[in-house]
Amino acid sequence: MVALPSMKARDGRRAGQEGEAGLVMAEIISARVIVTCPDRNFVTLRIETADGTTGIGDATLNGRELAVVSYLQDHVIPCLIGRDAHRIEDIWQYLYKGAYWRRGPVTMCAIAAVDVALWDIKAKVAGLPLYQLLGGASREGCMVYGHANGATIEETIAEAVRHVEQGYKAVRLQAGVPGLKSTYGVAKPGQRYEPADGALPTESLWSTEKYLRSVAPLFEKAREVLGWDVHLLHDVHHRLTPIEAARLGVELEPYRLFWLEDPTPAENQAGFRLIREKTTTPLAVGEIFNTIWDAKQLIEEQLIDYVRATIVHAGGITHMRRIASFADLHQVRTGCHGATDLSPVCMAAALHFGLSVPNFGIQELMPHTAKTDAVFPHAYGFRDGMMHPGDAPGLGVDIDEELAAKYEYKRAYLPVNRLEDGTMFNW
Ligand code: KDG
Ligand code: MG
Repeated sequence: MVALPSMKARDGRRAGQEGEAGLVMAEIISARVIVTCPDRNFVTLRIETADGTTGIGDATLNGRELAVVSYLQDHVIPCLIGRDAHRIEDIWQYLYKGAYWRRGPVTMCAIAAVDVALWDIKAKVAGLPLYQLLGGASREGCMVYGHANGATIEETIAEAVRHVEQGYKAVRLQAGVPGLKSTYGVAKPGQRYEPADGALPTESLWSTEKYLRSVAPLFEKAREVLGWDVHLLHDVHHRLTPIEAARLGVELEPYRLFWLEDPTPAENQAGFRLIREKTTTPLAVGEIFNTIWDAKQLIEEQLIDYVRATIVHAGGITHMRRIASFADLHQVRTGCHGATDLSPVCMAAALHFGLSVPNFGIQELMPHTAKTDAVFPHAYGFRDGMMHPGDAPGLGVDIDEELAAKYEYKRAYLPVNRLEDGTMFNW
């Protein structure tokens, strides 16, 4: 009869020794948080086990970074020391249920960082790229969409053409709105788009009517110039009411979008019923979701087509797999958030996840700067409109701590939005 491993390690502590059945345990001996700002802020957790294996996880919450740092340092790390790094599910449940205060962006970011670091360790110990532990590759690569933006329709389409020439199969289009000084998704002249642009929130003005008049002409022109072989996407960034979103969805139907993103704020999931009844334009929602509960009704009632939650904000690989499995039952596919505030560690994790789940849809790609890429050396790469996580053991991404130490944290907030009469609005 096969001997069972020692029950001494049942609470996850006192691990680190060989179990009686020969199962190797990996005692967590240290965990530390690294904050760096190579052109923008990133928070990374590194966990180390007794045999010197280390794993990393992204813990970046744009504009609220230090809250997660404190949550990890003051409340999570002390609970991790001595636990068996291989018990990923148990540690996830321990941190989620054990806090008593469940969910929320800060908590779920911290849990995600631990979870991803533990998967990184497990895959390194196995000597395999993480996606192999998640069931192996379900496809050759993950189709990504790039961002084309400009002050005018012409500038945006020129950018889209540039993306298509680089091999992108899918492009998101955002153009300036005539009559508004600035809007979401459009870079300032001569700069890359980076929304966290002030040490205190910058303020912009918003007009739904001006915006609504500007979107259909952008996509009409885009189809004229780009044709029909490229997927086109658009992000409303939570700025419409359900009935306004329905109107936009109907107006965009002739241009066959891949998706219309965040058409209305999603706290009230039932609000999507109205949009869904009126339009066949596919909908994507969820970049600010933290758990499966934020998307339950949207998925169950098939009110959306793509769920955009991603690894760092929604509890790591462990919880994202749960969301994807639930979504798969309802023909909802994944479309992970991938803006620059999701670090290369999150991108690597998202690619292992995307390569393996059956219902992958698309992955957002907003390339990081050269400085960020140097701090986070990685095995993932882009070719022919697809990304692949690479075949290095683990996540295939690291953090160069010496280089990271050169870039000190700089407070940077996302902007706020007001209506033209001064009323606070959604950004
Ligand atoms: O931190 C906020 C950004 O990541 C978000 O505004 C980007 O909406 C976004 C997107 O679709 O990439
Ligand atoms: Mg978005």
